[in-house]
Amino acid sequence: MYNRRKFIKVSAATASITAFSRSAFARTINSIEPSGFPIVISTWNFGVDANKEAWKTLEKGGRALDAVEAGVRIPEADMNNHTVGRAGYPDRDGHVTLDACIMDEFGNCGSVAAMEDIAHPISVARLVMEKTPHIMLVGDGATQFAVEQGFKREKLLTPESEKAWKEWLKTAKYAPVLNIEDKQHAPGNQYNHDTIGMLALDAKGNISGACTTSGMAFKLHGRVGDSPIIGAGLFVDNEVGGATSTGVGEEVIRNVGSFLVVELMRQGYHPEDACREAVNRIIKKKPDTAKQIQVGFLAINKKGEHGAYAIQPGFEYAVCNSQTQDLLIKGKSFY
Ligand code: SD4
Repeated sequence: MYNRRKFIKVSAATASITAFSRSAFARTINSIEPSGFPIVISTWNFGVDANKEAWKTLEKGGRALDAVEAGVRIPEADMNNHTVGRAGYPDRDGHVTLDACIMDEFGNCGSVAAMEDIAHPISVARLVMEKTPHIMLVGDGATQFAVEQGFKREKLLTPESEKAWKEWLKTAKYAPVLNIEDKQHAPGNQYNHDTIGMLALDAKGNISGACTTSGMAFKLHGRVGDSPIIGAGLFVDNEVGGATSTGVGEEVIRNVGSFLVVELMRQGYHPEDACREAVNRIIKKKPDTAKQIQVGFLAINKKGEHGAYAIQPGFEYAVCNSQTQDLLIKGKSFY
């Protein structure tokens, strides 16, 4: 239940968040940026370029749904990105299987999971939403639907991904890294990040969200994480706001994480406090597991106030609005 005393305490603790820009004119701020809309936010530093693409739609007064789809297509197409889309790492059997979902201001949603051979799962998810009576298509059925809709069928396993997979096969140990963007895991490659979750408020104040990933590298064939599951990896409610997640999806699904964050905001929590509470639930339920894994939540409310919170340090999110195009904010964490 909503605990007002705790809420005030937590709010006071949110006072300092550092942020920096990737541009030459980097700046640091000591509080969360002013809000308002239009605005787009997204997970990890590859969110900066994704947001810029989304902004092209938002600044013209376009719809948040179009903005988030266009935005997340950027990392989906990035051949240096091994955790989202086209060049994602495969599962343990060498199949690249992609997950994505999208949700609009009317509560419409669409999703694809464990889909192979199609580079832009987010656009397929949108068509599932718009052209079928269903919400989720998986595996061969998702690929078949995408091909029927005119998507190109292509083998997604890149030479780099194949090399990494063959290297992994030597030990075949499934051990998700805490933050895959750590330099030691991604030498010299600043675009090697995790799932992208994006939330946008358009000029009318309507909200939409998108989430897309290749999931955990070297997972069991057929494994689906939180990212394509409405309520887990993404949830938006046009009365309240939206939330999305990144990290070990199993723990997010267990707690219906993004739905939980939105419901906490409905009760009055600031987005960052709502994210913190969702993280706390994960830690409380599985304290030993939580020490070893990363989960981060990102949220925005209808005023355009935003915030994030993660289990481990290292989570960051990108913000783009009329004042700032390339802001990156370091999320706070439990540890
Ligand atoms: C999943 N949540 O498949 C995704 C992966 C991810 O940081 O976000 N990794 O569980």
